[in-house]
Amino acid sequence: MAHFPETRAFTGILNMLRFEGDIKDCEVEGEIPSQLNGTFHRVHPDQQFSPKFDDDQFFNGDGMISLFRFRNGKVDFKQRYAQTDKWKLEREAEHALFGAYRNPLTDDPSVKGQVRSTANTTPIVHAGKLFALKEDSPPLLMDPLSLETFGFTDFDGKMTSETFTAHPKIDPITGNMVAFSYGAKGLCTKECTYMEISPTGELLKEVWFDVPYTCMMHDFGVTEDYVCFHLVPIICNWERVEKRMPYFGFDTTMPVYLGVMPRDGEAKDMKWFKSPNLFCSHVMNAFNDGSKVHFDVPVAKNNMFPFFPDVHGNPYKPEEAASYMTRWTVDYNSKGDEFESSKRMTDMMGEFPRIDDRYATQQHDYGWLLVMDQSLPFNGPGGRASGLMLNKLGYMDFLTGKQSEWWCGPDSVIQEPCFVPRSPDSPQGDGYLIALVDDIVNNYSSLAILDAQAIEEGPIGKVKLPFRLRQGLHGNWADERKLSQV
Ligand code: V55
Ligand code: FE
Repeated sequence: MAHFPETRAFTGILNMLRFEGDIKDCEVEGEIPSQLNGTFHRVHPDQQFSPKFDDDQFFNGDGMISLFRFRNGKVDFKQRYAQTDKWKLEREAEHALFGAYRNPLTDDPSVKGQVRSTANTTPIVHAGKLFALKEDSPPLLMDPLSLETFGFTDFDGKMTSETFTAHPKIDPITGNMVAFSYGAKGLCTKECTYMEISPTGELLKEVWFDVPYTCMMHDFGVTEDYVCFHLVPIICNWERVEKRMPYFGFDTTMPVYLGVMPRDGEAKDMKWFKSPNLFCSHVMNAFNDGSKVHFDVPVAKNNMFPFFPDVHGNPYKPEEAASYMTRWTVDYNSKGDEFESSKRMTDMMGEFPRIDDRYATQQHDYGWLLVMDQSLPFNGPGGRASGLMLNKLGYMDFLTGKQSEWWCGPDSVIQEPCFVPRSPDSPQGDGYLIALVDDIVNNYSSLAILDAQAIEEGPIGKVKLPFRLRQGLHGNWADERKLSQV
């Protein structure tokens, strides 16, 4: 009998869904632009069975993939679990076999050595397949339209890393998927790789390098000529695993690094630039102008992950977890290891930054993000004191400095937005911003569609679901033409 822990990770705004299904021709309010033909895939963690341990956490849930299929002004919805090896083994056993987040020592002995992926972080279409990603494991491949699971891939044996990032980028110039791995030789290992996968799904390169210390490397930056790795001391080590502590913990006494390596280089070409301690995770985009590398990232003073606590026992400080879009600039050819500059670009407090992905690796003129405005009322459980109040979308025009916001109202929260071009060759930033809006009071979600250049005007259309989706992680748009590739 399923019974979920009565903790913050499983109740209120985070209660479970565990529901697979299909809706043909979803109810729509307002306008769905008829030229939007393609798919929006997003994922949320959703434990298939009640967890082995009551202190289980959100990041450990099984990946539940939602698909919004846009065709000629109509939208179909489909939702399926990513059928990871973990999901299949537990399905067979009819209860949880895998234990704590990133801790195989807590697993049932019957699953020793199995891939622990939950595929719960990012779905993204490449080479005609849906990659369902979790950064501790290889990619899980699925059918982008039926959501049937094919299984894990090591690219015909060419990938020797044990892991693959949940934040790959698609290089618009080469069409390659640019990726990396950390903990590439297993838990708490310093080895990493940088990889490129061709538009037809072939692993073109795997370059090995080591990092100065082991930590969560959740995202990275890719420019036309460089790959950039930000090292933030969300540290991990075997002692923590053996003591069954949370796998990661934040260390405010350690420096932050930005590693920069030419895309045609190797480990010996990596340069590590150094910064005083700070916290950041997701990268909006990176680009280079000659040897000058710009890296845009929301930066906070201190830890944003209360479930990965301070290693020195200091309490979590929500006011120090406020993050603001910041542009780091380093010169790959400089002699020293200092950042050239670090400039805060906005007073909007936010995370989950996005761009028009057709400009990934290039200078981006526009950015969007989820904004947290703690001054506004909230009617959901936990009230306004809740740590998780993602209640606005934010827009930044980097050319004119214009910024704008849209508030979803006191009953709702918003999930990560995604930019969709008006047409495949429309100018940069010309298109729509789509985002799930979850009404916590009335318990339904809708996919809101906004004019990406006028978000302050609110949604022009909504795809309405008759239930509420769980808070999720990432989502990506794939144009119709991309679906038929390969
Ligand atoms: C993140 C999310 C994860 C994870 C590691 O947002 C880092 C960061 C959903 O799982 O395993
Ligand atoms: Fe992420």
